[in-house]
This record gives sequence, C-alpha cells and structure tokens, in this order.
Amino acid sequence: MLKRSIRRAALAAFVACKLVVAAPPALAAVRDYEFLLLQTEFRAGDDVVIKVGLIDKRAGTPVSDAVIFARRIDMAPDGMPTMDAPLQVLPPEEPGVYRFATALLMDGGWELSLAAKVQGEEGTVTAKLLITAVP
Ligand SMILES: [Cu+2]
Repeated sequence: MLKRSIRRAALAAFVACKLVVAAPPALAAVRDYEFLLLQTEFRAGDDVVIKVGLIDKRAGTPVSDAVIFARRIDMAPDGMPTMDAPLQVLPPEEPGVYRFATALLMDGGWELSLAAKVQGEEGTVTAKLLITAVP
C-alpha cells in the first residue's frame, strides 16, 4: 500500500517535472550539479517535509528534470546507521526543489542520501546531506 502510494507520488513528481523542463547546456557533467538543503533543522516528529534544491552550479539555475532513483535517511551521523526512517517523494511545488516526507522520531543528527539522474547527463548526481532534528 505504502509502496504503491510512493510509486504514485514519484510518478506524479516526474510528470509534473516534465512540464518545466529546462534543457541543460551541452558539455555539462554531473559534478556541475549540486543538491542543497533549503532547511537543515527540523522539529522531531512524524510530519517532516524536507526540501532539497538541485542547482546547476555553473549558472546557479534550478534543475527541475532530475529523476531521484535512490534515497535514504538514517542516523549515521549519530552512530546509528541502521536506524532509518520512511522517505516518500512528494510532488514538486516549485522548479528545481525536490520534496520528501519523512518521520524523524528521534532528535539528533540524520543523513539524507540521494542519487539522481539529470536529463541528458551521463553519470549520477549523489549527495549526503546533514539534518538535525530537535526536540
Ligand atoms: Cu537514533
């Protein structure tokens, strides 16, 4: 059930992204792209929405056509790499900003790991982003 809704959300995100495709300039490489947290500190709870921007560093422009194909959030920064949390892709609300619903039930350090494909680019854009959940 959850798997189906995640799949549906991912598909919706993908379809929505297709509406705002910005073709990357030629000769780009995955190192030219970077994921950035819009917010790094969240109140611990089961209704956390994490927003991550993807930018083309050469121009500082948002990249809205990436396909996030791997994602995980766990407490590796606090020595609990096996303590993970559900992570669901939400449909985007603005170009180049990817949204994830999660439940950070323990306060402390969390690491959001992402892997994505950018349209027209070889290779994979990866990121490990640090998040703090506060009581
Ligand atoms: Cu923990």
